[in-house]
Amino acid sequence: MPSIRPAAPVTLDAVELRVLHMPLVSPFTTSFGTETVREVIIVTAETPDGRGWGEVVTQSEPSYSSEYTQGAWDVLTRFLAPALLGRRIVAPEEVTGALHRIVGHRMAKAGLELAVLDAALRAEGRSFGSYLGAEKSRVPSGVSVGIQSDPAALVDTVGGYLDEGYVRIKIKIKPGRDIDDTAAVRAAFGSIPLQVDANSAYTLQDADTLAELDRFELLLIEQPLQEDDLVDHATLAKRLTTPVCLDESIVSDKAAADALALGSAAILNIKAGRVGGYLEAVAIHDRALAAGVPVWCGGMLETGIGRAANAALAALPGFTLPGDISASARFYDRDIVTEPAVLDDGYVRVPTGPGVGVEIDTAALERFTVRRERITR
Ligand code: OSB
Ligand code: MG
Repeated sequence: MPSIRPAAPVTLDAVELRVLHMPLVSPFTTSFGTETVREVIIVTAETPDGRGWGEVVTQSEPSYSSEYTQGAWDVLTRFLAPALLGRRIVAPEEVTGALHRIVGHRMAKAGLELAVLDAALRAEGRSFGSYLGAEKSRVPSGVSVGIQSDPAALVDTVGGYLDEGYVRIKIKIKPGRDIDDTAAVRAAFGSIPLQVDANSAYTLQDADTLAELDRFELLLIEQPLQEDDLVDHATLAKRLTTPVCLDESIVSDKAAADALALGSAAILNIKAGRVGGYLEAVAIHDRALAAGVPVWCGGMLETGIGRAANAALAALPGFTLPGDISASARFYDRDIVTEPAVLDDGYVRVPTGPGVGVEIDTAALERFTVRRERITR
Protein backbone atom coordinates (compact mmCIF):
# COMPACT_ATOMS: atom_id res chain seq x y z
CA MET A 1 0.00 0.00 0.00
CA PRO A 2 1.63 3.30 -1.00
CA SER A 3 1.57 5.57 2.03
CA ILE A 4 0.76 9.25 1.81
CA ARG A 5 3.67 11.70 1.55
CA PRO A 6 2.74 14.34 4.15
CA ALA A 7 1.93 17.90 3.11
CA ALA A 8 3.96 20.81 4.49
CA PRO A 9 2.37 22.35 7.61
CA VAL A 10 0.46 25.62 7.22
CA THR A 11 0.21 28.68 9.42
CA LEU A 12 -3.45 28.99 10.25
CA ASP A 13 -4.44 32.66 10.65
CA ALA A 14 -8.22 32.28 10.61
CA VAL A 15 -11.09 29.95 9.87
CA GLU A 16 -14.17 31.30 8.16
CA LEU A 17 -17.40 29.34 8.40
CA ARG A 18 -20.51 29.85 6.31
CA VAL A 19 -23.90 28.20 6.22
CA LEU A 20 -25.19 27.98 2.66
CA HIS A 21 -28.72 27.26 1.47
CA MET A 22 -28.52 25.82 -2.04
CA PRO A 23 -31.78 25.03 -3.84
CA LEU A 24 -32.00 21.48 -5.22
CA VAL A 25 -33.19 20.94 -8.82
CA SER A 26 -35.79 18.50 -7.47
CA PRO A 27 -36.80 17.28 -4.00
CA PHE A 28 -34.64 14.42 -2.67
CA THR A 29 -36.63 11.86 -0.64
CA THR A 30 -35.16 9.05 1.43
CA SER A 31 -36.64 6.75 4.07
CA PHE A 32 -35.89 9.51 6.61
CA GLY A 33 -37.33 12.57 4.87
CA THR A 34 -37.43 15.04 1.97
CA GLU A 35 -34.96 17.84 1.23
CA THR A 36 -35.60 20.70 -1.19
CA VAL A 37 -32.68 22.89 -0.15
CA ARG A 38 -29.18 21.68 0.68
CA GLU A 39 -28.04 23.30 3.92
CA VAL A 40 -24.29 22.92 4.12
CA ILE A 41 -21.32 24.49 5.93
CA ILE A 42 -18.38 25.74 3.88
CA VAL A 43 -15.04 26.13 5.69
CA THR A 44 -12.24 28.44 4.60
CA ALA A 45 -8.77 27.97 6.07
CA GLU A 46 -6.81 31.24 5.82
CA THR A 47 -3.02 31.06 5.67
CA PRO A 48 -0.32 33.58 4.67
CA ASP A 49 0.12 31.58 1.44
CA GLY A 50 -3.54 31.49 0.49
CA ARG A 51 -6.81 29.86 1.32
CA GLY A 52 -8.14 26.32 1.44
CA TRP A 53 -11.71 25.11 1.16
CA GLY A 54 -13.62 22.40 2.95
CA GLU A 55 -17.20 21.27 3.30
CA VAL A 56 -19.10 19.96 6.34
CA VAL A 57 -21.69 17.51 4.97
CA THR A 58 -24.20 17.64 7.81
CA GLN A 59 -27.86 18.02 6.93
CA SER A 60 -30.33 20.37 8.62
CA GLU A 61 -31.84 17.56 10.71
CA PRO A 62 -30.12 14.72 12.61
CA SER A 63 -31.85 11.89 10.75
CA TYR A 64 -29.16 10.27 8.58
CA SER A 65 -26.63 10.85 11.35
CA SER A 66 -26.71 12.32 14.85
CA GLU A 67 -24.77 15.26 13.41
CA TYR A 68 -26.70 18.22 11.97
CA THR A 69 -25.80 21.65 10.72
CA GLN A 70 -26.59 23.82 13.74
CA GLY A 71 -24.85 21.31 16.01
CA ALA A 72 -21.82 21.28 13.73
CA TRP A 73 -21.83 25.09 13.67
CA ASP A 74 -21.82 25.18 17.47
CA VAL A 75 -19.00 22.68 17.90
CA LEU A 76 -16.95 24.25 15.09
CA THR A 77 -17.23 27.83 16.33
CA ARG A 78 -16.88 27.10 20.06
CA PHE A 79 -14.48 24.16 20.17
CA LEU A 80 -12.96 22.83 16.96
CA ALA A 81 -11.84 25.98 15.14
CA PRO A 82 -10.44 27.60 18.34
CA ALA A 83 -8.55 24.38 19.21
CA LEU A 84 -6.94 24.27 15.79
CA LEU A 85 -6.17 28.00 15.68
CA GLY A 86 -4.50 27.60 19.07
CA ARG A 87 -1.85 25.48 17.36
CA ARG A 88 -0.90 28.23 14.89
CA ILE A 89 1.14 25.87 12.71
CA VAL A 90 -0.84 22.85 11.60
CA ALA A 91 0.14 19.81 9.56
CA PRO A 92 -2.94 18.57 7.68
CA GLU A 93 -2.29 15.01 8.83
CA GLU A 94 -2.47 16.19 12.45
CA VAL A 95 -5.80 18.02 12.27
CA THR A 96 -8.06 15.23 13.48
CA GLY A 97 -5.52 14.09 16.07
CA ALA A 98 -5.37 17.66 17.41
CA LEU A 99 -9.15 17.58 17.82
CA HIS A 100 -9.26 14.19 19.49
CA ARG A 101 -10.28 15.68 22.85
CA ILE A 102 -13.64 16.53 21.30
CA VAL A 103 -15.62 13.29 21.03
CA GLY A 104 -17.51 12.52 17.81
CA HIS A 105 -18.56 15.34 15.46
CA ARG A 106 -16.77 13.61 12.63
CA MET A 107 -18.41 15.55 9.81
CA ALA A 108 -17.40 18.83 11.43
CA LYS A 109 -13.80 17.61 11.87
CA ALA A 110 -13.71 16.30 8.30
CA GLY A 111 -14.67 19.71 6.91
CA LEU A 112 -11.89 21.42 8.85
CA GLU A 113 -9.36 18.77 7.81
CA LEU A 114 -10.27 19.20 4.14
CA ALA A 115 -9.88 23.00 4.32
CA VAL A 116 -6.40 22.66 5.86
CA LEU A 117 -5.41 19.94 3.39
CA ASP A 118 -6.60 22.05 0.48
CA ALA A 119 -4.65 25.09 1.71
CA ALA A 120 -1.48 23.03 2.20
CA LEU A 121 -1.69 21.28 -1.17
CA ARG A 122 -2.51 24.49 -3.07
CA ALA A 123 0.58 26.07 -1.52
CA GLU A 124 2.66 23.12 -2.75
CA GLY A 125 0.98 23.01 -6.16
CA ARG A 126 0.04 19.39 -5.55
CA SER A 127 -3.31 17.88 -6.43
CA PHE A 128 -5.53 16.20 -3.86
CA GLY A 129 -5.74 13.14 -6.14
CA SER A 130 -1.99 12.65 -6.35
CA TYR A 131 -1.72 13.24 -2.59
CA LEU A 132 -4.29 10.53 -1.77
CA GLY A 133 -2.90 8.05 -4.30
CA ALA A 134 -5.41 8.34 -7.16
CA GLU A 135 -4.64 5.95 -10.00
CA LYS A 136 -7.33 7.00 -12.47
CA SER A 137 -8.00 10.20 -14.40
CA ARG A 138 -11.78 9.73 -14.31
CA VAL A 139 -14.25 7.73 -12.22
CA PRO A 140 -17.47 5.95 -13.23
CA SER A 141 -20.53 7.87 -12.18
CA GLY A 142 -23.52 6.38 -10.38
CA VAL A 143 -26.64 8.26 -9.38
CA SER A 144 -28.72 8.04 -6.21
CA VAL A 145 -32.43 8.32 -6.99
CA GLY A 146 -34.82 9.41 -4.26
CA ILE A 147 -38.19 7.82 -3.54
CA GLN A 148 -40.69 9.08 -6.15
CA SER A 149 -44.50 9.41 -5.94
CA ASP A 150 -45.04 5.90 -7.34
CA PRO A 151 -43.16 3.17 -9.26
CA ALA A 152 -44.16 4.62 -12.66
CA ALA A 153 -42.66 7.99 -11.72
CA LEU A 154 -39.54 6.18 -10.53
CA VAL A 155 -39.20 4.45 -13.91
CA ASP A 156 -39.48 7.86 -15.64
CA THR A 157 -36.83 9.39 -13.41
CA VAL A 158 -34.43 6.45 -13.72
CA GLY A 159 -34.92 6.46 -17.53
CA GLY A 160 -33.84 10.09 -17.63
CA TYR A 161 -30.62 9.34 -15.73
CA LEU A 162 -29.84 6.33 -17.93
CA ASP A 163 -30.32 8.56 -21.00
CA GLU A 164 -27.81 10.99 -19.49
CA GLY A 165 -25.29 8.16 -19.28
CA TYR A 166 -25.10 7.23 -15.59
CA VAL A 167 -23.49 3.79 -15.38
CA ARG A 168 -25.17 2.61 -12.18
CA ILE A 169 -28.52 3.35 -10.57
CA LYS A 170 -29.21 3.34 -6.83
CA ILE A 171 -32.79 3.66 -5.68
CA LYS A 172 -33.86 4.60 -2.19
CA ILE A 173 -36.28 2.16 -0.55
CA LYS A 174 -38.35 2.03 2.64
CA PRO A 175 -40.99 -0.38 3.98
CA GLY A 176 -43.88 -0.45 1.50
CA ARG A 177 -41.75 1.10 -1.24
CA ASP A 178 -39.24 -1.67 -1.86
CA ILE A 179 -40.26 -4.76 -3.86
CA ASP A 180 -42.63 -3.04 -6.32
CA ASP A 181 -40.26 -0.13 -6.93
CA THR A 182 -37.34 -2.46 -7.60
CA ALA A 183 -39.47 -4.76 -9.78
CA ALA A 184 -40.64 -1.78 -11.86
CA VAL A 185 -37.06 -0.63 -12.54
CA ARG A 186 -35.94 -4.18 -13.44
CA ALA A 187 -38.98 -4.68 -15.73
CA ALA A 188 -38.34 -1.39 -17.53
CA PHE A 189 -34.55 -1.53 -17.91
CA GLY A 190 -33.49 -5.17 -17.62
CA SER A 191 -30.12 -6.07 -16.15
CA ILE A 192 -28.67 -2.57 -15.58
CA PRO A 193 -26.25 -2.22 -12.65
CA LEU A 194 -28.78 -1.58 -9.85
CA GLN A 195 -28.59 -1.29 -6.08
CA VAL A 196 -30.91 -0.16 -3.27
CA ASP A 197 -30.40 1.99 -0.17
CA ALA A 198 -32.69 1.61 2.87
CA ASN A 199 -31.06 4.22 5.13
CA SER A 200 -31.68 2.10 8.25
CA ALA A 201 -35.46 1.77 7.67
CA TYR A 202 -35.80 -1.94 8.53
CA THR A 203 -35.31 -4.36 11.42
CA LEU A 204 -34.37 -8.01 11.45
CA GLN A 205 -38.13 -8.76 11.57
CA ASP A 206 -38.26 -7.60 7.94
CA ALA A 207 -35.79 -10.27 6.80
CA ASP A 208 -38.43 -12.11 4.72
CA THR A 209 -39.31 -8.95 2.78
CA LEU A 210 -35.65 -8.10 2.25
CA ALA A 211 -35.00 -11.66 1.02
CA GLU A 212 -37.59 -11.04 -1.71
CA LEU A 213 -35.14 -8.55 -3.18
CA ASP A 214 -32.73 -11.42 -3.86
CA ARG A 215 -34.51 -12.27 -7.11
CA PHE A 216 -33.53 -8.90 -8.61
CA GLU A 217 -29.81 -9.72 -8.51
CA LEU A 218 -28.88 -6.33 -7.11
CA LEU A 219 -25.27 -5.21 -6.81
CA LEU A 220 -25.95 -4.69 -3.10
CA ILE A 221 -28.39 -3.55 -0.45
CA GLU A 222 -27.13 -0.53 1.48
CA GLN A 223 -27.72 -0.11 5.23
CA PRO A 224 -30.97 -2.03 5.78
CA LEU A 225 -30.74 -1.85 9.62
CA GLN A 226 -29.72 0.69 12.26
CA GLU A 227 -26.31 2.32 12.61
CA ASP A 228 -25.37 0.25 15.68
CA ASP A 229 -26.83 -3.05 14.40
CA LEU A 230 -23.55 -4.71 13.46
CA VAL A 231 -24.56 -8.11 14.81
CA ASP A 232 -28.06 -7.96 13.27
CA HIS A 233 -26.50 -7.01 9.91
CA ALA A 234 -24.31 -10.12 10.16
CA THR A 235 -27.38 -12.24 10.89
CA LEU A 236 -29.28 -10.67 7.99
CA ALA A 237 -26.34 -11.11 5.61
CA LYS A 238 -26.54 -14.88 6.13
CA ARG A 239 -30.23 -14.83 5.11
CA LEU A 240 -29.70 -12.90 1.85
CA THR A 241 -27.91 -13.62 -1.41
CA THR A 242 -27.84 -9.85 -2.09
CA PRO A 243 -24.54 -8.53 -0.69
CA VAL A 244 -25.00 -6.29 2.36
CA CYS A 245 -23.17 -2.94 2.14
CA LEU A 246 -22.88 -0.63 5.15
CA ASP A 247 -23.04 3.17 5.06
CA GLU A 248 -24.28 4.73 8.35
CA SER A 249 -22.61 2.01 10.49
CA ILE A 250 -19.12 2.71 9.17
CA VAL A 251 -18.25 5.75 11.29
CA SER A 252 -14.51 5.03 11.51
CA ASP A 253 -11.75 2.66 10.44
CA LYS A 254 -12.35 0.83 13.74
CA ALA A 255 -16.03 0.38 12.91
CA ALA A 256 -15.02 -0.91 9.47
CA ALA A 257 -12.64 -3.42 11.04
CA ASP A 258 -15.38 -4.61 13.42
CA ALA A 259 -17.98 -4.90 10.63
CA LEU A 260 -15.61 -6.96 8.49
CA ALA A 261 -14.62 -9.18 11.42
CA LEU A 262 -18.28 -9.83 12.28
CA GLY A 263 -19.37 -10.47 8.69
CA SER A 264 -21.80 -7.52 8.85
CA ALA A 265 -20.89 -6.29 5.37
CA ALA A 266 -19.42 -7.69 2.15
CA ILE A 267 -19.02 -4.21 0.62
CA LEU A 268 -18.37 -0.78 2.18
CA ASN A 269 -19.67 2.66 1.25
CA ILE A 270 -16.94 5.16 2.17
CA LYS A 271 -17.88 8.79 2.89
CA ALA A 272 -15.14 11.05 4.18
CA GLY A 273 -17.55 13.19 6.23
CA ARG A 274 -19.15 10.28 8.04
CA VAL A 275 -15.77 8.76 9.02
CA GLY A 276 -14.12 12.01 10.13
CA GLY A 277 -12.06 12.94 7.10
CA TYR A 278 -10.38 11.90 3.87
CA LEU A 279 -7.37 10.43 5.66
CA GLU A 280 -9.59 8.12 7.74
CA ALA A 281 -11.40 7.28 4.49
CA VAL A 282 -8.09 6.23 2.92
CA ALA A 283 -7.34 4.05 5.97
CA ILE A 284 -10.66 2.24 5.45
CA HIS A 285 -9.92 1.90 1.75
CA ASP A 286 -6.51 0.40 2.53
CA ARG A 287 -7.99 -2.04 5.02
CA ALA A 288 -10.70 -3.16 2.60
CA LEU A 289 -8.25 -3.51 -0.29
CA ALA A 290 -6.00 -5.71 1.84
CA ALA A 291 -9.02 -7.82 2.85
CA GLY A 292 -10.33 -8.10 -0.72
CA VAL A 293 -13.53 -6.21 0.18
CA PRO A 294 -14.91 -3.92 -2.57
CA VAL A 295 -15.60 -0.30 -1.66
CA TRP A 296 -17.30 2.63 -3.37
CA CYS A 297 -17.48 6.35 -2.68
CA GLY A 298 -20.76 7.57 -1.22
CA GLY A 299 -22.08 11.09 -1.49
CA MET A 300 -23.85 13.69 0.66
CA LEU A 301 -25.16 16.02 -2.06
CA GLU A 302 -21.78 17.73 -2.02
CA THR A 303 -21.09 21.13 -3.52
CA GLY A 304 -18.33 21.36 -6.13
CA ILE A 305 -15.72 21.36 -3.35
CA GLY A 306 -16.62 18.00 -1.78
CA ARG A 307 -17.58 16.56 -5.17
CA ALA A 308 -14.06 17.25 -6.51
CA ALA A 309 -12.51 15.72 -3.39
CA ASN A 310 -14.76 12.65 -3.69
CA ALA A 311 -13.73 12.12 -7.32
CA ALA A 312 -10.09 12.10 -6.19
CA LEU A 313 -10.81 9.61 -3.40
CA ALA A 314 -12.79 7.33 -5.75
CA ALA A 315 -9.76 7.15 -8.05
CA LEU A 316 -7.90 4.99 -5.50
CA PRO A 317 -7.45 1.37 -6.63
CA GLY A 318 -9.82 -0.28 -4.13
CA PHE A 319 -12.84 1.70 -5.34
CA THR A 320 -14.00 -1.03 -7.72
CA LEU A 321 -17.73 -0.17 -7.75
CA PRO A 322 -19.20 3.06 -9.22
CA GLY A 323 -19.74 5.74 -6.57
CA ASP A 324 -22.50 8.26 -5.89
CA ILE A 325 -20.43 10.83 -7.75
CA SER A 326 -22.88 12.35 -10.15
CA ALA A 327 -22.66 15.56 -12.13
CA SER A 328 -23.28 18.72 -10.12
CA ALA A 329 -26.37 19.31 -12.32
CA ARG A 330 -28.04 16.21 -10.82
CA PHE A 331 -28.57 18.32 -7.68
CA TYR A 332 -27.84 21.97 -8.51
CA ASP A 333 -28.66 24.55 -11.17
CA ARG A 334 -25.80 26.62 -9.87
CA ASP A 335 -22.81 25.26 -7.96
CA ILE A 336 -20.29 27.31 -5.97
CA VAL A 337 -17.30 26.37 -8.15
CA THR A 338 -16.44 27.76 -11.58
CA GLU A 339 -16.18 24.32 -13.22
CA PRO A 340 -18.83 22.03 -11.69
CA ALA A 341 -18.46 18.28 -12.21
CA VAL A 342 -19.97 17.12 -15.51
CA LEU A 343 -20.90 13.70 -16.84
CA ASP A 344 -18.77 12.67 -19.81
CA ASP A 345 -19.65 9.29 -21.30
CA GLY A 346 -20.72 8.06 -17.82
CA TYR A 347 -17.60 9.33 -16.07
CA VAL A 348 -16.59 12.30 -13.90
CA ARG A 349 -13.07 13.70 -14.29
CA VAL A 350 -10.61 13.66 -11.37
CA PRO A 351 -9.35 17.25 -11.04
CA THR A 352 -5.59 17.71 -11.50
CA GLY A 353 -5.12 21.33 -10.39
CA PRO A 354 -3.57 22.25 -7.02
CA GLY A 355 -5.53 21.17 -3.94
CA VAL A 356 -9.02 19.90 -4.67
CA GLY A 357 -8.54 21.45 -8.11
CA VAL A 358 -11.62 23.64 -8.38
CA GLU A 359 -11.97 27.42 -8.06
CA ILE A 360 -14.69 29.10 -6.03
CA ASP A 361 -17.43 31.03 -7.84
CA THR A 362 -17.46 33.91 -5.37
CA ALA A 363 -20.74 35.38 -6.60
CA ALA A 364 -22.52 32.05 -6.16
CA LEU A 365 -20.91 31.53 -2.75
CA GLU A 366 -22.16 34.95 -1.59
CA ARG A 367 -25.60 34.40 -3.06
CA PHE A 368 -26.19 31.19 -1.08
CA THR A 369 -24.59 32.32 2.21
CA VAL A 370 -27.11 32.76 5.03
CA ARG A 371 -24.72 32.88 7.98
CA ARG A 372 -21.06 33.68 8.33
CA GLU A 373 -18.45 33.84 11.08
CA ARG A 374 -14.70 34.37 10.97
CA ILE A 375 -12.69 32.92 13.84
CA THR A 376 -9.19 34.24 14.40
CA ARG A 377 -6.36 33.40 16.70
O1 OSB B 1 -27.47 7.25 2.29
O2 OSB B 1 -26.09 7.55 0.72
C1 OSB B 1 -26.93 8.00 1.49
C2 OSB B 1 -27.60 11.65 0.66
C3 OSB B 1 -27.69 12.18 1.90
C4 OSB B 1 -27.58 11.38 3.00
C5 OSB B 1 -27.37 10.01 2.84
C6 OSB B 1 -27.27 9.46 1.57
C7 OSB B 1 -27.41 10.29 0.46
C8 OSB B 1 -27.42 9.81 -0.92
C9 OSB B 1 -27.05 10.80 -2.00
O3 OSB B 1 -27.76 8.71 -1.25
C10 OSB B 1 -25.73 10.52 -2.58
C11 OSB B 1 -25.24 11.64 -3.48
O4 OSB B 1 -24.69 12.63 -2.97
O5 OSB B 1 -25.38 11.53 -4.69
MG1 MG C 1 -26.61 5.37 2.04
